[in-house]
Amino acid sequence: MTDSDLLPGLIVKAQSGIFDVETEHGIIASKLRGRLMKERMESDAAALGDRVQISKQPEGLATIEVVEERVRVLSRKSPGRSEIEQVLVANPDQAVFVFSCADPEPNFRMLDRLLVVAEREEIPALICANKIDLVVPRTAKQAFGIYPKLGYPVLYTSAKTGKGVRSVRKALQGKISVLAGPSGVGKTSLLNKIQPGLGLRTSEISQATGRGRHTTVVPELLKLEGGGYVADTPGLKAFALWDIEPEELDAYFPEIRALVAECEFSDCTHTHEPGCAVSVALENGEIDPERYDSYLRMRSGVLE
Ligand SMILES: Nc1nc2c(ncn2[C@@H]2O[C@H](COP(=O)(O)OP(=O)(O)O)[C@@H](O)[C@H]2O)c(=O)[nH]1
Ligand SMILES: [Mg+2]
Ligand SMILES: [Zn+2]
Repeated sequence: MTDSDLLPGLIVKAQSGIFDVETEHGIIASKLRGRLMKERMESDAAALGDRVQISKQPEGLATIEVVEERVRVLSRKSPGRSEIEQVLVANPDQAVFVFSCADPEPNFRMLDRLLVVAEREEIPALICANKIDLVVPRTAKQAFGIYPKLGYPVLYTSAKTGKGVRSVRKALQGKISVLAGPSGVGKTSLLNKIQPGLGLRTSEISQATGRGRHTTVVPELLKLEGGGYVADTPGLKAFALWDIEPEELDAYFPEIRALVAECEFSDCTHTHEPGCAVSVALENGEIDPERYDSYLRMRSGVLE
């Protein structure tokens, strides 16, 4: 086989060993060359978002011959097999965390946990504050307003009235985005507003099985008309901080990261130590008490 027989593509769907690879000749169902499976035992050998090279076979499925090096991954430990990394999405350009301003009330503890995961994986994060139509906009902007200062842009949207939907569409354009957030915040509605039919699949499946939303959805990269993909990642909402050591956390809170060098003790836990720059910043309002609360909870291993 020569290199010219290889066709480059992107894995847009992965289900029980069969990968849908998007190529210039459309989507081609492929399976992984056995040799590749052995090479990456500690991690998924191929996953959603992987760039691959495939070879078509005379009949049946094509073969994935090469999996390109990953730039970054969004992963978690496989349930029950903690030594194995389960890749949710390879090479995402950004994460979009969707919360609602009301109904349900925004869960900032969960948002902060997701932001920590994004920091750890070095995935730029964007926040979408949906259902802005249900609240006085000023109230929502007070609640979510701390995040842009930390480097996380916030888009205020309503999938109901269409407000802000254009800016979300623009933010997604040309990129591979991972969408995550609690259920009921309007993720499916937003996707459908961005592009009719985009979020449809999710609800169809959950209706068909009669089970809770997202439980049976196959992870998939949904293609955007304007270029780019949105990854549906079931289970991301239940994301656990499986391997973050308490000491590591400092680096994943931008406002704390900026101050640790100024603490008197290099092993400062920012809880009770004298000469703690974080405590000073907390007192004079430079660090948000809610964010500090999230930090303390994560430090002590509370993942609720
Ligand atoms: N008022 C209002 N309701 C919304 C909005 N977006 C979604 N909803 C409603 O919230 C409920 C949950 O929406 P859904 O898209 O299924 O949320 P998901 O679980 O995050 O995918 C549905 O009843 C939607 O009609 C919004 O912007 N404003
Ligand atoms: Mg949904
Ligand atoms: Zn300190």
